Parts: sequence; C-alpha cells; structure tokens
Amino acid sequence: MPNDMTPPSADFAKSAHIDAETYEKMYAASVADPEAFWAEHGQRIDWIKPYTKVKSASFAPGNIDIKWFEDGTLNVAANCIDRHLATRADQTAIIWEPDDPNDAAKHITYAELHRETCKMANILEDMGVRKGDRVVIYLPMIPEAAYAMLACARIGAIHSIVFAGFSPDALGARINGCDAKVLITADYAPRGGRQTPLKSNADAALLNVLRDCKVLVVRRTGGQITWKDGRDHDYNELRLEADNHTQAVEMSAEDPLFILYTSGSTGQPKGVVHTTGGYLVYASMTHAYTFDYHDGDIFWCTADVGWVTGHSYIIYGPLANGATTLMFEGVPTYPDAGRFWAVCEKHKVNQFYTAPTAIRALMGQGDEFVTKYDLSDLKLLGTVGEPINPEAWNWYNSVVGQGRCPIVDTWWQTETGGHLITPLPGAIPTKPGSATRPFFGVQPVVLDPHSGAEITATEAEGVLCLKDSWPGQMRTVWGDHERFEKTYFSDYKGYYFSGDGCRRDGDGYYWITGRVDDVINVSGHRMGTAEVESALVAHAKVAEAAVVGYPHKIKGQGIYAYVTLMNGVEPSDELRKELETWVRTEIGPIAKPDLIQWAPGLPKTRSGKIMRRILRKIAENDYGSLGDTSTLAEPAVVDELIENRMNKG
Ligand code: 6R9
Repeated sequence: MPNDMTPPSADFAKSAHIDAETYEKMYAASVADPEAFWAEHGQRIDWIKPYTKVKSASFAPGNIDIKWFEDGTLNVAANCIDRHLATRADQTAIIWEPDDPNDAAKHITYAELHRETCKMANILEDMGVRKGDRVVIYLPMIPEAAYAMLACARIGAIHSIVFAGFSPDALGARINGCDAKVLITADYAPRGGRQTPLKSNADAALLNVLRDCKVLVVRRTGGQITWKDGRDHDYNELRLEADNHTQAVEMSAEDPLFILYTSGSTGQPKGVVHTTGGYLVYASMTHAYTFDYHDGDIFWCTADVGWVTGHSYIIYGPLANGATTLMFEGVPTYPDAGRFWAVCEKHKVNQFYTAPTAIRALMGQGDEFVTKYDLSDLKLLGTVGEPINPEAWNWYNSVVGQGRCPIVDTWWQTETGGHLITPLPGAIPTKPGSATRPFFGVQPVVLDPHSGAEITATEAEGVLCLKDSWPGQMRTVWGDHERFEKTYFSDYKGYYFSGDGCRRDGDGYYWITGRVDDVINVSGHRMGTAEVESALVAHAKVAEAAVVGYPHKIKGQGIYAYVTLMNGVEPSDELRKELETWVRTEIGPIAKPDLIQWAPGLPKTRSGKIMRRILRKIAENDYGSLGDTSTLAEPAVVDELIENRMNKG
C-alpha cells in the first residue's frame, strides 16, 4: 500500500458494513447490472405499491429523462417515522442542541416526531395546502424545521427551504420562483448569541410576492413581531388544537419531494428538483454506508437544513434509517471555539460530519479547545462542501479523531442528492485531500475539457462528469427543463457535467480541484459570480462589476469584486462599506465581497465579454501567467488593474 494511504484499522473494518472485498464486489455488480443492483437496494425502504421498473434514464441530447422505480408508490414521512414506530417509538429520533448552551437540549422520540409531524401536517392542510402545492420553509435550526419538512412530505406538498441567512429579496425571489402557497417562518433565529429577525424579513419579502401566500409563524424566542390578520397564522396556538394523526399520502416515486435553489454560473439560482423514491433510497443508503452508521449510534451533521447536506444527512437519510440525528441551532465559535467538541462530549456523538472551512477556522484557535473534551465516543469523521487541504485533514485526523477515526471526504452536490465519490470507511484507505473512489452505481469519468473526449488512462486530469444515472440524481430544474439540459448535459453530450475539475491518480483516486465554471465556493457555500455582480450593478453608483474567487485561508475562496463606478462618483472607504452592506441586504451575509477593487475599466474582449481568467489571476496576485491577452480590446486596462492591486499589497 502506498505510504500516503491510511487504511481503516482492523477493528473498524471488522465491524463495518462494507469491507474492502465487499466494496469491490458490490461496486462491480452495481455498474455491470444497475437494474439488478438497484432492484435489490431499492428494497431498503418501504413501498406501498412495489416497483416493477427500476431505471429509465436518458442523457441523450433533446431527451433528458431520468426516472427511478417509476411505477412504485410510497410516502417519505412514513418511511422516516411510521415504519420505525413498532420498534423504536421511544428511541430518540432528534437531539436538538440550542444556540445557547445554558438552555436545555431536547430529545425527540420517534413517537413524538410522529405526533408533531402529524400536527404540522394538519395545520398545513387547514391552511389549504394540498398534494403538489409548494411550501417555502424559512426557519432557524429548530425541531419545527424537521416537522415542517416531514409534514410536507406526509401530505405530498413540495417543500423549498430557504436558508435563514438569506435576505428578504432572495427569499421573495424563491417564493415567487416556486409559486408557494404557504411560507413557514419563525419570529427570530438565534445564532451565535445574536438574533435574525426572520418574521420581519418575511414581511419584507412578501411585499414583492405576487400571489397570495399565507404565513405560518413559529414562536422561537417570543420576541415582538408585527402581525397581519388573515395572512399570518400562529403555529404555537394552532398546534394546541391540531389533531395528532394524519394519513400519509400515497406518492408516486417520481412525484417531487423538494425544490432547493442553488447557484449556477449564469442567471438567478435554479430550483433543483428531487423526487420521492430514488432520492430516499440514495440518501438512506449513502448515510448508512458512508458513515458506517449502526443502530444506536448518535449521528451529527453540522450543516443547516437550508443546504442539501442538511436535507440528506440531518433529516432524510438518518431518519429513513431509524437513526438518532443531532440538530444544532448554533455556530462553531459560540460561546467559544470549543462548542462543537462540547456538544460531541455532551451527546456522545459517534459520527461527526462538517465542512473544511469550519475545521480550518477551529484549527487556528488552538488544540486546547478540542483536547479538554472527552471525544472517546467518536468513531468516524466526515467532511463536505469543498476540497480539504492536507494540513486541515491532518489536524482533524490527529487532534479531533486522535488518529483513530477514519475520515470520509465526501464529494457531491445539491444536484446529486447524496454522496457520489467518498471513501467507505471500512473498505477504502484514505489519502488527505482525496474524495477517493465512487459510491455504488456511480461512474465518474474524466473528460478532456477541450475535445470532450473521455480520458481512459488511470492517471487523468480534466473535467468531472458522470456516465450514467444514479437514483439520487436531480430530475429537472423547477419550471425550466430546458435549463436543466443546457446546464448539465450540453457541454459534454451524453454525460452529466458536474462543473468541477478533477484529477485521477495512479491508484484510481479522485481529487476534486474545484469549479471550472463561474461558481465560487465560499466557506462551502455556492455563489454564482453573476448573482453578486447583478447585486452590485443594481446599486445606483455602480456602472459595472466583475466578481471572481481568490484563495482565502479560512473560507477556501473569498469574493473579489472589481467595481467600475458611475461617471463622477469618487471611490472612498465609505462607499466600499456601503456596497458591502448593499450586497448583504440584496443576497445575504454570505455574499458580502471580501475585497473590492475600484476598476476604472474591466478587461474585455472585442466582443465585449469580460475576461475573468485575467481578473482571477490579478486577484490571486499572479501576474506572471496572465496568458493570452491578444484578444483584449484595451490592453492598458490590465496594467492599470495590476498597478492598483499591487498598491494594495
Ligand atoms: C454537498 C454540497 C457542490 C460543490 C461541488 C464542489 C464542492 C462539495 C466536495 C467539494 C471537493 C468535496 N464540493 N464536496 N469539493 N471535495 N468533498 O456541497 O453541495 O452546495 O451544491 O456544492 O461543492 O465544487 O460541485 P453544493
């Protein structure tokens, strides 16, 4: 075994669901005969009417059509709750850890989860929500977020969660985008000792919503809010009267389960659509195998339910598996940088799953924040969202995992529903920084970005595509199937294009090198440069803006904005602050530029296209390799930008 590899310990491998030999056998079977493989593994969830068709997937130009288990019927909430009641009614389904460590944690059993989900489902039905209707959820990380998701699934409504850090404008756009009938929100969202006024954000968002949208308000803090009679409904009051039973609606496998908006390289965020059957099979199977989840384990994924990671690995995957899943309302650094580890100790967490950006931030705070806690219950660590640098990987491994916990570096996307490339911890030796090898049924290929040809040699570098479908794959872009085809299937015909670049090494291991499109990854959150640009140019003093990513020590990538001001407007530090605040309110705090450079002009081709490649190099302070600048309309612009950049140091 090459010495850069860390094999699973013999102990871990012995009790793991999947060992090395089983992985090889199952993987080979999964790609040799996907129909047979998934016919078998589709059985891991409960079906009302069993499927007879397993897979029908076409990536052919003009006919992108993906269906799994299409003639089967089921209900996701029944799978995540009801089917466990016979054996686990009193087992904790959700451990809720509040923002303030002095407040009491909650342990919600499967029986309680059933009751609360039914109550929420009844409230939604009373508000007029029916199968196929859309419900937008804009909530803090509180148990009601889980009840809301599962209540929608129970009555066949399609939920669309908007991260509570998004601004009123972003929320309004998403409510309009999916034409939601109901918005579920809370009075306030406590996070890191501060409170976001969700209800007042929701009020502002609804000013721009055309359709009549009712609001269900959860009282999280009991703080003061404004109220609009007729439109606003009080969850805490309605809950007292709501019946604690509802029938789970029979859904077809291909009925949509949720829409989740995510950033792309062009235009506004798109609504990624996931459906019922394939998604649940895939989320539950990856949860069980990637994290080697065993009955009785306490599983903690630190993501927010506003992101796909929260959907698949806080709610749907774990609950489908009858797991105990931890939901954390707070942030890693409140009240101090030891919070993650305090929570791990307090709740005896066995599997811990977080983002590299959090690891890098905590690593800088010193080891004592970790070592003062008893982390002996930890068995496995995971990362997601961006490439992890070996330094952070090694710290995570030795200080947090005490060299005893395998690390699963999971590569996947909102679009993929679950992990696509990841070590299976009892089977695959890890290498710091590599997502290693594909999950069952996943066929990654590396294509030459210029010719589009598949590179068949083991060692390869290019763009990462998938050759065939897997059950968790997104099915369409909400309301715009053409955009689905154009975004994912048109650059490289016959393949699903991930938007990521990658390298495959001599051992067949995959190393994700980052986005190759105009998407940047800031602290593991996807941002379309176009979104930030359009927010900037919406400001009255801005004539033009170009946004690129640049390497950032903690965030992975930072947001670098080149801004050209309107004629007669003078640059100043005040204006810089004004623009930062502007972007925060237009999109949300995660989109705030880290650096703004005043640009008298932007480098453009003669046809008027901004040459981002050059702007990226300047942002990186890398002037030696600007590449071909011969197509520039005004080459002098570049010299000026470099000069300004250098003056800033
Ligand atoms: C799950 C999630 C997807 C993009 C993806 C890639 C990056 C995610 C990664 C990773 C390297 C990993 N990414 N996991 N890069 N190693 N283990 O993050 O979904 O928000 O849609 O982002 O994140 O660039 O294309 P999403």
